Amino acid sequence: MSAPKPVHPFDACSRLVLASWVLASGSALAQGRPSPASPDDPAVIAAFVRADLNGDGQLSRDEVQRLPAAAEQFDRLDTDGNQTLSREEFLKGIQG
Ligand SMILES: [Ca+2]
Ligand SMILES: [Ca+2]
Repeated sequence: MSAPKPVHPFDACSRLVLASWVLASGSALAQGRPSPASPDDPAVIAAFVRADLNGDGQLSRDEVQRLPAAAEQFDRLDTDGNQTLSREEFLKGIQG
């Protein structure tokens, strides 16, 4: 009678952690939830690009509605007052 061969717990576990991390970050972004964001975070850039429907590198007031957290603060984020958010304004704004 032989005992079942042990699986490699570390391998299985780390793969699970990685999968859940990817899923969690993806779904948080999809829901547009305000969360602590870093300007270096590729997810932040991705959110900007996704909201920029016409791809001109600026978020208009309409486009920014897709990012409620930014929409609420549009006037504060639009530091040059041209009624659009550049990527720089957006990234600067989410830092706090
Ligand atoms: Ca745009
Ligand atoms: Ca602006």
